[in-house]
Order: sequence, then C-alpha cells, then structure tokens
Amino acid sequence: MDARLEAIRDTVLARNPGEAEFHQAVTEVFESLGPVHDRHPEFLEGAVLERLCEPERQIIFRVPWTDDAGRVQINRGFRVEFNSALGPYKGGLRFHPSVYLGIVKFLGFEQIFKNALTGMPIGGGKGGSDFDPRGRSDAEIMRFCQSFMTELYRHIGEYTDVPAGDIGVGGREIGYLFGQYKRITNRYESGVLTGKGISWGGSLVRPEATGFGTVIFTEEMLKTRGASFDGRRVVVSGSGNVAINAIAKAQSLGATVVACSDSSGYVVDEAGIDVGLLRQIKEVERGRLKDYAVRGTHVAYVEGGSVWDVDAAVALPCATQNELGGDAAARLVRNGLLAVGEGANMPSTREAVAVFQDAGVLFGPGKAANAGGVATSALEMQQNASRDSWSFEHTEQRLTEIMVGIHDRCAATADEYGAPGNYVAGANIAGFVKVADAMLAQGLI
Ligand code: NDP
Ligand code: 2IT
Repeated sequence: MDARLEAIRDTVLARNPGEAEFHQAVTEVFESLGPVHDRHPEFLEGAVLERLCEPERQIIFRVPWTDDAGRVQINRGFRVEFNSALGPYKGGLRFHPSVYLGIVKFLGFEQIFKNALTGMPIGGGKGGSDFDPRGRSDAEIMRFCQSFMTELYRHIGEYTDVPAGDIGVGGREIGYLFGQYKRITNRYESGVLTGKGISWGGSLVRPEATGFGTVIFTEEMLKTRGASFDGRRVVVSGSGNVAINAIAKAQSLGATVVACSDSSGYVVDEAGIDVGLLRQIKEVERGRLKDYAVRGTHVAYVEGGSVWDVDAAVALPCATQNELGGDAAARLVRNGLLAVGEGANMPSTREAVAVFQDAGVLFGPGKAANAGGVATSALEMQQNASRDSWSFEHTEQRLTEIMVGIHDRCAATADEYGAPGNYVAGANIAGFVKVADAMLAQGLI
C-alpha cells in the first residue's frame, strides 16, 4: 500500500477499534488508490480519504418488542449514513444475529463506491439489527419491524435516506416497515423505501435484480476471454434472494448450477438446481435447504462442510462476508476455476482474492458485480418520483445496460491506471474518483 495512504488507513483503524470487517473493507479499497493520489494531489490536500472513512452520521437505537409468548425482547438497531455526495443515503437493512456496528460500517462503506459505479444519483448508507428472524412468526416479524421503524422514521426520507432489503429483510419486512412509516408520518412517500410490493410502488425486476445483475456482470467478464456461461458448471453459495436469482439467470444462459447452500449445509444436484422447487421451499414455505434434498430427485445433501468443495468453472458466492477463504480458493483454482462473480458483499477473504488474481481467474468484486440490486432500487425511486411503473422487459433492459456499463467502466479504469483485467482496482478507482470529485466540489462538509 502507498505509504501516504497507509498512514491514513492506520489512523482509521485506530479510531475504529474492534471493527474487523470495516478494517478489511477500508484496507482493500486503499490498496487500489495509490495511483489515483499520484494523479490527484487535491484529494490528499482536501483530506478526502479521512472524510470518506468517517460516516456523516451514525445512529444506534433500542428496539423493544414483545414475542408471541408476551415476553419483552430488546434488540439493537443501526443506521449508518455514510456519504451523501452523490445523492440521498441508499443501502439495505440487514437483520441477522451477527450484526454489529463493524458489519454495518463495512457494508455502508462498500455501498458508497458501489452506488457511485451504478451511475445513479445515490449516496451510501446501511443499517440493520442483531434481531434473528429465524423461527419467528409473521406477527413477531411485524411487531419487530414496527418497533424498528418507530425510531428509524425520523432519520429517513425520500430526499434523505432510502433503505431497502439485505440479509433477513425481503418484501415482507419492507411491507411492515413501509406501513409503519406511513402511519407515523401520515405520508404516502413511496420513495422512502425500495423493494416494495409490485402493486404498491415496487419495481418489477427488483427482487431478481441482484442475482441477475451478478450473472450479467460475470458473463461480460467471461466474454473478454471468448467464453460464456453456456455449458458451464457453476456453484452458488447461499439460497436466499441473491442466490436463487443468480441460479435462475445462470441456467437461463445455459449453465448448470450443480450446488447451493445455506448456513446448515449444501446440496449437490448434478442435473442442475430445480429453481421452481427451490423458490417453493425458500420463498413460499420459508423452509431449509435440507428440504430440497428430501423432495428433489438424485440430490445429495451435505450437512455442514463447505459448498466450495464442489468443483466448478464459475463460482458465485451469494451468502455472506468472508465465506470463501484462501484454501477454498486454491482448491477451486486447482480444479479449473475460470471466474468468480461476487453476489454477496465481501464474500471472498483478502487471501482468496489474492489466490484468484495470482492465478489469472476473472474476479468480479461485489461492489461491481452485485450493484444490480441497488441500481434497480434507484430505478424504483425513478418510477416513484414520476408516478410511473415500467414493464419487466423495459426494467430488465435498463438493468442489463447498467451492468454492462459497470463492467466496461471497471475494465477501462483498470486499463487507464495500469492494471488491465483487475476489476478490483477498476471498481475501487472508478467509484472513488466520482465520489471524491463530488465531495471537493461541495466544499468542506
Ligand atoms: P437472504 O437473507 O435472502 O439470504 C441469505 C443467504 O445466505 C441464506 O441462504 C443464508 O442461509 C445464507 N447465509 C447468511 N448468513 C450466513 C452465514 N453466516 N453463513 C452461511 N450462510 C449464511 O439475503 P440476500 O440473498 O439478500 O443477501 C445475500 C448476500 O448478498 C449478502 O451478502 C448481501 O449483503 C448481498 N447483497 C444483497 C442484495 C439484495 O438486493 N438483497 C444486494 C447486494 C448484495 P441461512 O438461511 O441458513 O441463514
Ligand atoms: O448491498 C446492497 O447493495 C443491498 N443490499 C441493496 C441496497 C438497496 O438499496 O437496494
């Protein structure tokens, strides 16, 4: 890392102790930015990096609610409004027991650059709670969401901060959150949340967008080597929103997705995952992946273990941060891996990324490859602002153009800065320069 940037990075780490994921995300971005600061001394003079690493606002709040047995439960809520240089803060809410400030800050920090890459007018933010939705009834989920919004509503708004889904937050939760926001504010403010139901202000393609976009981005990377998904063996991790839609899109392009996972284990289905059955189990019944193995034919289920033990030409990690480590990366590479497209945020450890890049594997980092979700959220905001609703085909076309555009911008920026084929450098530099220019133009704020 450039020595000037390393000093700034060390200060950031010291100011934010105990936030390992935030440290990791900051370090990974800083490693790309030395050449940018050689060309743009004004970024150092304006202390852009120091400002960028300090969120504009961080909100932590108590979320009290009662469970079905009438017991009082207390969770912790977060919203980190990281950077508004390009537009209102924008980013998802995560409900998972592992959530703490360091996770929200890593996600919010990544979101700044991702959102810049989309070319849409959105700043970066993230939020969530350490609430564990697993095993909770609909009524408990609703009461939790209502309590969460009873504090959050005062901090968000169509022109201020626009949350959406992430792990543990999908259409059901966005519905409960929106209902409570409307009730408290007495405003039908469609643009305050994205990922809404299609009949009440949501956008077609938003549910599919992250997974679809990840596959579109990865297909663009493959094309640079004269390859494609067609006929390839693919492994996807996770079996949530991003994973399911990545599987569907990859198979529509002729791939065979042979395995996917949840936090309990993974399934191997050599005939290709049956997306209809997977949607029925995970989206309709809210069941576990193990059920897929029981109901599918010729399906193996491996309890525990790692889905990365299954060989593939293309790996699409779509579960969570740091799920793919150096050893797994080395094994995948030994067995003929061609490309990795990150549907999740920071799923590959720094060791894994180094293994992929050293081996010449095409590697699409999350902040570029999974940007289709937030980009389609911005399309939802656009439809809400104009009180319009677009067809599936039109919206998917816009998503495709955006993903191809992100791919091409990352590739061109990597070339421009002397790192051809390095999508990590391309994404970090292209996203950073756009935000840094806007920050300087807006003065010291
Ligand atoms: P979901 O809640 O729909 O699904 C998450 C999936 O990942 C589940 O299969 C879950 O398994 C698995 N998972 C979660 N935590 C762990 C863990 N600690 N270990 C192993 N598996 C785990 O979330 P999404 O699909 O929305 O999100 C997946 C990833 O994509 C996240 O990194 C998210 O930040 C990222 N992302 C999401 C976007 C979106 O639009 N939703 C946009 C861009 C990125 P289990 O059920 O067992 O917990
Ligand atoms: O990580 C992400 O980009 C998301 N969870 C989606 C954010 C959004 O505002 O749609």
